[in-house]
Amino acid sequence: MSECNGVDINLDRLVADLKELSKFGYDKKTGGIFRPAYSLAYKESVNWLISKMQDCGLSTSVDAVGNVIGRLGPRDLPAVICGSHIDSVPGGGKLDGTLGVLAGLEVARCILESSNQFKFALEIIAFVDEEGAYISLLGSRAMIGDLKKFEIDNCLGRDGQSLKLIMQQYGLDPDGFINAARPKEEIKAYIELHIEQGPVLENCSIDIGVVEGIVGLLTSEFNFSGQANHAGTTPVSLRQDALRAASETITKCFTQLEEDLNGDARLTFGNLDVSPGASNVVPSLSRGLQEIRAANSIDLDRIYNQTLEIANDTAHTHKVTFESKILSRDEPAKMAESITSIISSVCSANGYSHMLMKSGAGHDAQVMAKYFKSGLIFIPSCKGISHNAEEHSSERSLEIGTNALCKTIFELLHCEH
Ligand code: HGY
Ligand code: MN
Ligand code: MN
Repeated sequence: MSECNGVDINLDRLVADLKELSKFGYDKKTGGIFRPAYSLAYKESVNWLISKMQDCGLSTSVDAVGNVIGRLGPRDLPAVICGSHIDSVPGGGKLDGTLGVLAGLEVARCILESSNQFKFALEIIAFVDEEGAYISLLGSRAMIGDLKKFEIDNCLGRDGQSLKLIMQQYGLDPDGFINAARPKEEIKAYIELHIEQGPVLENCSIDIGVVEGIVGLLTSEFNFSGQANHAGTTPVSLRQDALRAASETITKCFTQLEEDLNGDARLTFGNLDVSPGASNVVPSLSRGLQEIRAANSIDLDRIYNQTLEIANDTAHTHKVTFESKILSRDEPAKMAESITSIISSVCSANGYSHMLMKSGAGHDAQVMAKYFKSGLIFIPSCKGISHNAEEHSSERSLEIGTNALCKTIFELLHCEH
């Protein structure tokens, strides 16, 4: 391993940054953070981040889709990218994504304060819309050139707003998204620090998770359409009850897929809208969102197809129609062995207990891994809680994780592989 002159991160600076950033999008209703991509709160957080980066001496830019890039090092050198996101889910916590970006910023400060010379540039990137308020992992997908025009043109967000319009209001030209794609030779490697968002590390009392692979994720929208009718006069056997079909489908999916769901796969029905929505009217429409996660693409397709079969059978039983539309699909990814081995060596050299693990959450690292050697470092999440205002990691974990990131980045900036 190369020398990094015993550089250690400054926990106080990191904690202060996390606290400041958490003010943008504070949501009184949940006590958490609501900072969806392209919102006003998001713009404020981006402006704050840019001035933070500039204060540290990074040169900054915002690309064609709104990814924020802070760079250290000459323009002509390939970069090691340290990234994550500062958008949040509704009622999200203070660490999901923001830790990776602000820890990266702290590492950049450490580099500027050290006397090391490096072979590569370093970029700290806050990728836009990781959480998919519009398109899951939009920013990283645009950067690797995998985003398609029709996806932007046809996209309506969770709030029903058109992505094109929202991008225009944010000051971006939606047709210019192609300009966010980077030439492959500009990027040497990708590294991300994130909270685990699950209970494994805490339960095993392990400091660091060295992620080997990230699950794939398929989200879809479904519609059951029946017929509204009088709730008092329509015999149950004659109804075309869209809610009954949806709820039976949901229950059957969990029962029939139990074996998969007790393994690595996950199934979630995260939203259900019922129309017309009155207690005395048989529901004519139920529209919902479904998400499937699995460690490989074959399981992702198989489980999705099985849910379709269950839904079609149930729709038939209740004389309603069923339709499903895939909204997004993020492929499972493997992290580069060369980087997981650097992270493991850094942990061993510094006395951090560590274990190899999979990520059940999606991350920009899974997109970057398609073309670049990528690595992902986890720290424990208290009680495994995330996507929740209660999301928390101890200061000790924040410090160990950011030091592990720092030493891994120093290594990546030195080494040729
Ligand atoms: O949903 C996810 O897995 C991630 O938090 N975006
Ligand atoms: Mn998240
Ligand atoms: Mn995240």
